[in-house]
Amino acid sequence: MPSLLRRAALVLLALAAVVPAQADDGYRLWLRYDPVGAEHLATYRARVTQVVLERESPTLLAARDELVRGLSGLLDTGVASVDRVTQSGAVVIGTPRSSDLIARLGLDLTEAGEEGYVIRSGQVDGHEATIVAANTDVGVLYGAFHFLRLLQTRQPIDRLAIAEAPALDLRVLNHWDNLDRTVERGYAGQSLWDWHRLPGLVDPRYTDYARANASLGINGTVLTNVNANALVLSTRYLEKVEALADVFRPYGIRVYLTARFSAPIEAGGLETADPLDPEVAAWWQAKTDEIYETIPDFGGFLVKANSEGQPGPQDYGRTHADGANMLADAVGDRGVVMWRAFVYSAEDATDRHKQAVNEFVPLDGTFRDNVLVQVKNGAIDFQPREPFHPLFGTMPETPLMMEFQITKEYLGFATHLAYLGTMWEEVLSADTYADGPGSTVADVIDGDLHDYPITGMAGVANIGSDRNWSGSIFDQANWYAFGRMAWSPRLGAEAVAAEWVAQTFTDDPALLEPVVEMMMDSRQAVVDYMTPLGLHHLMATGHHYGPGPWVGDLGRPEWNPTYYHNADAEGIGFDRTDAGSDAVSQYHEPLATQWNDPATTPEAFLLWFHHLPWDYTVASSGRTLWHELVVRYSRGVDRVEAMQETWAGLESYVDPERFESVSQNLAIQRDEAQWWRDASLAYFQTFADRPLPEGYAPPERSLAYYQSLSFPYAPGN
Ligand code: BDP
Repeated sequence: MPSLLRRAALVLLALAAVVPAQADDGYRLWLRYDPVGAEHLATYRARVTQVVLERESPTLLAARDELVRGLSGLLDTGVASVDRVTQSGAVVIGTPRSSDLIARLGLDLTEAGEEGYVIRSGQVDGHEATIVAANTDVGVLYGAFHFLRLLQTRQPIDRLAIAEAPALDLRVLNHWDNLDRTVERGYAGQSLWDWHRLPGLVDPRYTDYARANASLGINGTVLTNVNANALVLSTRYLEKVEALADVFRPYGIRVYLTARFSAPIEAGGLETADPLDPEVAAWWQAKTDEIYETIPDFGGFLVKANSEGQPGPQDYGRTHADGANMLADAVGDRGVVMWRAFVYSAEDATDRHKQAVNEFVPLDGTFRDNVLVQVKNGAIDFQPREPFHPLFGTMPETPLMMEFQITKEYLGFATHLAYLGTMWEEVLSADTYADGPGSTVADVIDGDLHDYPITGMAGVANIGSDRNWSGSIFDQANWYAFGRMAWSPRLGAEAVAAEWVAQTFTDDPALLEPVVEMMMDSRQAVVDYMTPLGLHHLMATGHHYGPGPWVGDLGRPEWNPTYYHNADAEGIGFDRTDAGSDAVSQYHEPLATQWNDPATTPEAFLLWFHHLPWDYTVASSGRTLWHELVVRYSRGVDRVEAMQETWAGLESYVDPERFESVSQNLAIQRDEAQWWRDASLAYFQTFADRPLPEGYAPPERSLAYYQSLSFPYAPGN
């Protein structure tokens, strides 16, 4: 080698030694497929040499291609794609119908059901093989992703006997995406859907979106905002929707649209949208038929009606059931209607917490079979912490599906590191006592408790045009966790975090353990520095960026943070006991009684249910309420500093680009946590009229300063 070249090579080698890994923009999400380390290579290579697919379909091809791509990357060698077993290490995929090999094996596929799969180690035609079998093509695809996940997380693959099926039928993303590509509560750039250039331009990114979702078992996507625009139902837009549906179909993903209830007027030229008017029903019937002609596997409609100013059946004196059933009849057995329970009326002075139960429980049992009522995890609005929604467990005759918010509208947008798996686990494992102890929210939504004929979970997406999809690397974990928990609501947040870290960064315990710990702690940090002890909805108005507990002059009482914290000279908190709004009575016993009394209310929900004096003694610490608030707010800031420290120690395990972006976000989060603490304490101190306890620094700036801040261009609004 000429000496110049040799020197250049040496320089490159030296560089490779100090730079831990290549720069990485996060585009590949958790489907990175980088080579496994030397310690696994030999054993994996012996078990995997070829992918065997006998008969093709678009979905089976997607499964095969993913396996070839993933395994070739992970094993750092070309893995062949063949149509019969020719050597040891075959990965045989298919259904008994598409594969004679699998048919001959006579596997018991009962457990796999419609969408699940079986993964077995065994012999095929005298060769060592792994069999990925299912009753349906999409089951095979999910099984292929499961197999890849085993290698990505460095699990043994030599004696596999796996059978899995999803616990819920509908596992859907809700995109709050507008047709102009803005995204309501979106912090990851523009909408992925380039409506203007569709259907002519079909971005390859749509396929990667579908792959990522299929890898988690997500099987539906609502493309449009719940604050809906009737234009998407026009023939011209349906052609655009069709183009997306064609991309998603092989990946088992059905498209859904939001239905603006007044569309018959706006798009159909009718004078009314009254659901009991035959002309209105006929308009929806014709429109729905047109949709199914264009998109034969269209999933159905998601509807926000009579909520926050959206039109709905109540505009005509009809009920939610009247509205939902009219649409459900139009859809028929071709799909479903997901009717949202996030309702609170602009005219009703009742505690907003209570309105959904008041409106929906009387309608239990009156909805068509293909209607699901979609309920947010809590009764207010995706707060950093809420008790579970009292509807769960009170509508035995109506399938209730869960609505989680993946995008972090109230938890620091995409800049704050907050892993939501813990929040979702907390809600899903909460006991509703609907049928005695042990009636968890998960038991409600998976149909176990009330025998629902159809089940589901929706997640308000955090996906946009940003190169890293979710606005930050750690927000990818929330998309991941949503999908995994929709498949299996009892997986547990920690296990899911560990899976994600192993695939996204490394399975090296030196990184995996501290990062999982940091993630598990991260959402509580946000609760502490924003809304400790059950406080809620204190975010600044409109965009919800930063603290605004002082806001009290908005048109409707329940738009104001002051409505929720009720701070005065006496104390702070929302009285939802029987002496107050009595929202506690919407929960089953013993919760109604327990939560009616501060002494038996979990501290996490103390000020959610009670208005308590500043000198109230907080049981766990013996401190006064004021003192405890200061401690919690301060602890939140400390926790972010601890996360920064953890992350700073991991530089050598992460590529520079992702390391740096996480570091910078954590620095922003640190400053914003301090801002939240200082602004909140400065404000509440004006009521508590007490000094900060010794050892706690006073707010950095004056209350007037915090109140003067304004952010007209905060994203997502
Ligand atoms: C609130 C959001 C608002 C949504 C609404 C909803 O602030 O943008 O339209 O919920 O879920 O969280 O309908």
